[in-house]
Amino acid sequence: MTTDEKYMMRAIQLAKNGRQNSQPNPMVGAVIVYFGQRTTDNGQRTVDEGRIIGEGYHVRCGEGHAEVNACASVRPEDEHLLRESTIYVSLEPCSHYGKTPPCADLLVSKGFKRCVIGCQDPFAKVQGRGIQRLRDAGIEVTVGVLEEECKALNKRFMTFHGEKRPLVTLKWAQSADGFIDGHISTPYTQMVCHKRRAEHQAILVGRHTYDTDNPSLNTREWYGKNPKKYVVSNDPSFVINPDSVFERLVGNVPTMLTKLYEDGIQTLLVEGGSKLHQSFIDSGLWDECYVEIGDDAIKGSVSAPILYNAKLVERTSYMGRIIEKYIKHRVSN
Ligand code: AOF
Ligand code: ZN
Repeated sequence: MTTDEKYMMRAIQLAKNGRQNSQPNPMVGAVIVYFGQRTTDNGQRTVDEGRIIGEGYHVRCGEGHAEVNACASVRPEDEHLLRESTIYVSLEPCSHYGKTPPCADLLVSKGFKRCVIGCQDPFAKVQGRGIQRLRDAGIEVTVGVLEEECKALNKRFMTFHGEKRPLVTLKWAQSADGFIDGHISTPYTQMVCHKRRAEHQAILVGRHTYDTDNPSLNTREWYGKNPKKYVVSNDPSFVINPDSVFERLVGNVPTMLTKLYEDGIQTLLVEGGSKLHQSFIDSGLWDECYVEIGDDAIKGSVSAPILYNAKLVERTSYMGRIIEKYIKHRVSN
């Protein structure tokens, strides 16, 4: 591992502290490292391994960005070292006035020698302008250190801004013989499901699930916000129960996702039923899928969706009950 990778890894580790509160902003971490120069006994100049003199991450949407927090953490007696220091940021420093002023300007004013960036910010108001501003000011900029890891960290943010749709997660529970119409989850896996709901901005069900299960789709077994609820139906006679807090979606998968994008939804959890899941799988517009496999055969009447172009990445046991995690298999031509 190179020195740059080592400090970028620390930036990623810091960024993850923002998982719960940074949404809909990305998780970002920053590390400030002073590389002192020394003259050895035989007169050679060497550069130190580096000493971390500041760290920060984006804690909460609306508040200071990672770079601001990292700069604020530098001790006054170390301030003069910034001109010999490198700042490692997992995402390109911003160049726009949002809820806070541009981080690129802050880095220029602090006089950093070098800036190492994990990946470019896909947000339309930034998209390389932060990098350009740093370079224009004479800061040495390196982009793309641990790039894949930095992109994966903010998969939802990257998908939302890059593909103009929410990150789509499918989730269902099926019996040992492959049916979904029965009570399958255990109290433990139900809690896991509610935790997953709390991590999503919106949740979507089909008309049939809405009518037959009257689902609450809340997070009562976990803490955190309830996701916004959507139901899809193209039937003109369908009327939403005025007491329910669902919003209706119409159209096919691409049109629904465009509407959700316009609503600012970055993460969508699809909770069924089978037909709705199948339409997402068939359209190829999904990212992650969790399948709980029950212990018993139930000889039900609604078959589980058929998942394909999928790669199994995890099999987790919750007190003996298995939940499989798949991601969409990216076919490269
Ligand atoms: C950074 N460092 O730590 C984060 C960045 O509304 P604002 O002002 O908070 O700006 C949000 C946008 O700033 C967000 O969409 C993304 O492009 C960038 N996030 N940038 O330099 C950070 N969180
Ligand atoms: Zn910023």
